[in-house]
Amino acid sequence: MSNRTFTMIKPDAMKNGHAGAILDRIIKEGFRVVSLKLTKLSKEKAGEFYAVHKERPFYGELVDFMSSGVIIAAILEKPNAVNAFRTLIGATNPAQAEAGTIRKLFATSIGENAVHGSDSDENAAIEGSFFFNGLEQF
Ligand code: 3AN
Repeated sequence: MSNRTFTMIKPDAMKNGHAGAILDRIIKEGFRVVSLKLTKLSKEKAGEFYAVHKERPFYGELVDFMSSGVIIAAILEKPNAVNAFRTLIGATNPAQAEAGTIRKLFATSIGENAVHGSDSDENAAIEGSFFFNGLEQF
């Protein structure tokens, strides 16, 4: 098990003013920030990031949404980081997310669900290096 995961605070949470509260919660849950940046995905880059979902009916909507505003990207460290972070953010659909999870507290809908969390150690490494080079990981 790797100790790192990758997250994005998505455009909905940024626009709704939740970035500070989300970062505060992540740090209070014991995640160490390895890398952090405010950035904006072009449509092309969002399409590349979500290429695994290319055949899903919501792909176009997802790419449009993820390129609609600034995001915060971060690599986080904690024992069993991928699973620990997915527990903290809750289910993809905020209506089904456990009480107290980040998506329950801050997400708007299944499409605009406040945060991304890697689903495996392998994807965490791929996604982290999509945004950060070696000199940007501490
Ligand atoms: P998760 O982010 O919980 O791993 P995935 O990997 O199934 O969920 O989906 C990736 C992203 O695609 C979600 N975070 C969400 O923004 C979007 N998405 C997933 N399912 C839907 C859906 N049914 N309708 C619209 N967008 C969706």
